[in-house]
Amino acid sequence: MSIQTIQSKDQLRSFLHDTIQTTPITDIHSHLFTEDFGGLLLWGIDELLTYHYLVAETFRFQPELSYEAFWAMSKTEQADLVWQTLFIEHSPYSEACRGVLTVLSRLGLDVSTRDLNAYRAFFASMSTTEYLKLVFKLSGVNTVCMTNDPFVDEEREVWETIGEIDPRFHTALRLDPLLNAWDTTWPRLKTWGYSVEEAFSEKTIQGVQSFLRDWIRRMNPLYMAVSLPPSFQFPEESPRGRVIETCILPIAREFDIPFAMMIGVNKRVNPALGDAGDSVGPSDVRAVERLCAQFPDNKFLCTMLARENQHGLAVAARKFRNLHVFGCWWFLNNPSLIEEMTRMRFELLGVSVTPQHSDCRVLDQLIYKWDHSRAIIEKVLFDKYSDLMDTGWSLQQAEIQRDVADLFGGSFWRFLNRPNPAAKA
Ligand code: HDL
Ligand code: ZN
Repeated sequence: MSIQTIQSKDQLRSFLHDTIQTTPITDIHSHLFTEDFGGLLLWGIDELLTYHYLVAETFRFQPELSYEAFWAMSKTEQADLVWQTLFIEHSPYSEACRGVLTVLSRLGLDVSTRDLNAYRAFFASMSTTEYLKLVFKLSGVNTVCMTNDPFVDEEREVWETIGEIDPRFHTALRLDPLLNAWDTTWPRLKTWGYSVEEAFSEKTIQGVQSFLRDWIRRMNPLYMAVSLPPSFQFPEESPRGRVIETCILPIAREFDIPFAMMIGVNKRVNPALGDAGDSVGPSDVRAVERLCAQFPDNKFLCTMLARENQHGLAVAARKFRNLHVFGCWWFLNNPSLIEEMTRMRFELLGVSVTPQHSDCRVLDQLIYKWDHSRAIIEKVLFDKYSDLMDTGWSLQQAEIQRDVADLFGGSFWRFLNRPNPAAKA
């Protein structure tokens, strides 16, 4: 047997752990930004504590606090309230709370002191440049894909002057207003000089395609993306159905980039909570299957928000090689559900899946979201490899390294038909 062969379960456990810990990660969906985007890049303890997941959790313990009063507070006052409510007055074992403590601990801060101002002093001592370098080092993430939305004025302005993109980041062209709010979006396209009208005339189709081409040439995105409601259907006689069929998919083929559908968001079920006010609903996997079947020359990335959709989506990916499933998204990004989904996906899809993305909104979160997910992916992979060893399969170290590299971005880059920037030169 070659020295490469894994000889025992103990050796498997330690070799797999080292491989998981040292394999660079491509984080295929986040809301992070390069330094060029200024205040859009969020980082530090007060941003961590006012993450919308924690805002929602705080209000559950504050029945007398009006939403208006909270939103009128300063960022520091909001963070103080979240800290006091979720960390001091109650044990912080929810996943979003635990994540804050993982970050502080991995930064070498003493979590046992519970001294929020001491933590603030640490962050105040860092520059954005220094902290970006530290977080990428501690998180083991090699590259992060942003969410770039030309309909956000603050972001659009940066694109008018930005030069080279920080090589640690890639772009994704996000199109929710175009697909989900046509009635208020087509006038904006018109003011930007695109010859569109409300009706889906040939002129409008050409105008929207021209808009997409301009932003793809400007951003060089890895994919075009949209979040969609549980009611999403395809085909559908609606502005969204028409834009997808006549604009998104032809342009995606022209530039050979996937269309990423993130399905299952009920927007603003509680509008007073802002970004924390969105909820989840079961969606129709058949819409995804119809798109994959009708457009075999298009590539589709897909993640769904409802737990009850995960099995159907994994089965759909078995039917369509132009469908790549990714991530444990948002309300699914919790240890119990990550493990359930990862086991199911590994059993149905093997390595042809991207099990996780971070969805980070705050830079520091890269540290905890990947620490926590690596541990679960390692646990599931250990069981899968153990099953193989029990049959007498001779497991090679290089094969474990290959598989982990695939799960941490390699399968995604291959699906994109682009070189993996993390691949060893
Ligand atoms: O639409 C999306 O990309 C979602 O990820 C939302 O940004 C959501 O608010 C979120 O942050 N989820 O983690
Ligand atoms: Zn997101």
